[in-house]
Amino acid sequence: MYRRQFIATGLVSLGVAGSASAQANAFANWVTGFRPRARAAGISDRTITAAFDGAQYLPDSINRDRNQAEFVRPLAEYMATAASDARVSNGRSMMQQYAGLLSRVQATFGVDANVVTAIWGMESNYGARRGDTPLISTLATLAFDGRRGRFFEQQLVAALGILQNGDVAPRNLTGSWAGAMGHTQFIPTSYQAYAVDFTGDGRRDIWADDPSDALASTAAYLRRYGWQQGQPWGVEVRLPPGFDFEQTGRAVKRSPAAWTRQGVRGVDGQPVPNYGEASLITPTGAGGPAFLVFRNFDVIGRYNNAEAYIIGVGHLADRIRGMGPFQTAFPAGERGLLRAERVELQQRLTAAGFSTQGVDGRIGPNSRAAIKAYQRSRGIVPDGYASVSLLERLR
Ligand SMILES: [Ca+2]
Repeated sequence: MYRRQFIATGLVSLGVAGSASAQANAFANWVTGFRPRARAAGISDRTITAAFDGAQYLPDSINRDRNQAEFVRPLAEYMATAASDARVSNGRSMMQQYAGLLSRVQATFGVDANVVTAIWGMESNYGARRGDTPLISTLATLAFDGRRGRFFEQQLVAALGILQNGDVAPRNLTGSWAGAMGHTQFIPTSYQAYAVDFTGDGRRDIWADDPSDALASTAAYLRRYGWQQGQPWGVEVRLPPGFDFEQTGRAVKRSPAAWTRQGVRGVDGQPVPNYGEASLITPTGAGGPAFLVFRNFDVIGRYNNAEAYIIGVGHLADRIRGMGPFQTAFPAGERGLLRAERVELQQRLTAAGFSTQGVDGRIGPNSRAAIKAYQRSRGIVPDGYASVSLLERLR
């Protein structure tokens, strides 16, 4: 339920046989030490023994976990994948193929069917990439590795609970290299809290070819966090000339009528209807699309709070429902700054006489004020956005 790559992982042997067997021994010792902790959490010896039968140390999961270099993909590129023509048309096909199931899910949980479908498309390409790595091996390896050991041990205990409950046979308990499972990539603790048995066979099976339980579980999750059926995630808007970008950001919430008084309009030129309180976001500053986003935006964010992900899900859902692309495209190549670049931006602004009140790599109110002051002095629209081109200009 957080960003991850969907790459099928195989067993990768370590290059040096000696160190591989040493690692395997250390892993086996870790499992022995883990047993009493699992028992204390209510997992039976029988479950543990069955679950770890054939479990292996999977160095590939550790390699992937450690090599997630900080990488910021341009939003234009991200959106081109998130709501590609193929994914939109596959989503429409899925809406037809599973029309009965999706309308029952929507009626039961009050969550729009096209949004559930969009999450399905984003998370596993409509079930095509559910992850086929043995889950117990993956989670035990990552817990043993220790970099995020506490988190993964929690996930491992939750996974053992799934087996103990009989929801899935051990051989079918698979997931991604990071332990996300099934059609909509639940992590085990989220599964334990939110998964539902929609087929009525007594098992919450989010791994099966049949997506019923997985899609119902996703809807149950969104409902739990306050989904409002029929409310959009957001709508694209146009800003008036001279708009004060200080009002942007998810922390500022106003009624659509208040935004209308500020001159904000839908892309059709009409006032945005009253869907409830809204924030105005401009993900790439003045040089890109602007959106009024509603409470459902934050609800999708409970799945994955990256702004790009939320917009990706929302936009894919809109496209599946028949809406067109955004009227203003995200600027090609425009991406957020890496941490080192944010630090450099703060240093350069301060050196140029626009103090950011400290250099911490975080673009907060002081940094935005410094960026705006610099932009005004150079005749640029003062949107306070920390862009690559701004940094390049300062260099
Ligand atoms: Ca079921």
